Amino acid sequence: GWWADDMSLNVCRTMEAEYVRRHHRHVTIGNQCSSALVKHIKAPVHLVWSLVRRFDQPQKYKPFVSRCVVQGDLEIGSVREVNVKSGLPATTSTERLELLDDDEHIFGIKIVGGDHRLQNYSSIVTVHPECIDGRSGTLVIESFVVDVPDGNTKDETCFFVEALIKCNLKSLADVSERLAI
Ligand code: A9S
Repeated sequence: GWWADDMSLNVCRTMEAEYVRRHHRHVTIGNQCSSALVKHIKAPVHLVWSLVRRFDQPQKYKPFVSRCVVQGDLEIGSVREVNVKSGLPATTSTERLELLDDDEHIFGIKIVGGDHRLQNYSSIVTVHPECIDGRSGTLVIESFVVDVPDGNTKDETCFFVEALIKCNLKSLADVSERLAI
C-alpha cells in the first residue's frame, strides 16, 4: 500500500544519502566543481558491476569511447589510453585506475592526460543492490571532481560533465537491462 511504498521510498533515499556520504565525498580545492549522479537499473548488481569494473573495456557501455588500450593488468595504478568518437571536444584521454574493490563494488579513476580540458578529473562509481518492483535491481552512484577550466564557470563545467555522465549511466542501464533479459 501507499504507506509501505512511502516508507520504502524514504528508506531508499536514506540509503542513497548514506552511500554518498560514505563513498562519494570529494574534497574540492581552489576552483573545482564536484557532483554525484544516481541511476536505478533493473538488473542484478553482479551484472552491472561486471561492466563497471572493466577498466580495460569502458566501451562495453560508454557510448563516446571508440577504443581503449591498457598498459599492464587490471591492477591499481594501471593506465589506459582512451580514444573517443568524433564530434566530441577531445580525441584522447589517459586514465589511471585508482580504486577497484570487488567486495565493496567501488571503482575509481583519475584522468592524467589527453587533449581535452578536464584537468584533475577523478571519479568514483559504486554499485549497490536494491529491490525495484520486487525484483533485484542495482543502484549506481557516480561522483566526480574536476578543475573549472579558465574561461568557464563552475555551473557550466558541472553541467557539461553531468550531461556526459548521464549518457554513460543511461547506456550502462540499457546494456545491463538487455543482458538481464
Ligand atoms: O568517461 C567518463 O567516465 C566521463 C567523462 C566526463 C569523460 C569525458 C571525455 O572522455 C569526453 C567525453 C571526451 C569529453 C573527456 C575525458 C573529456 C571531454 O571533454
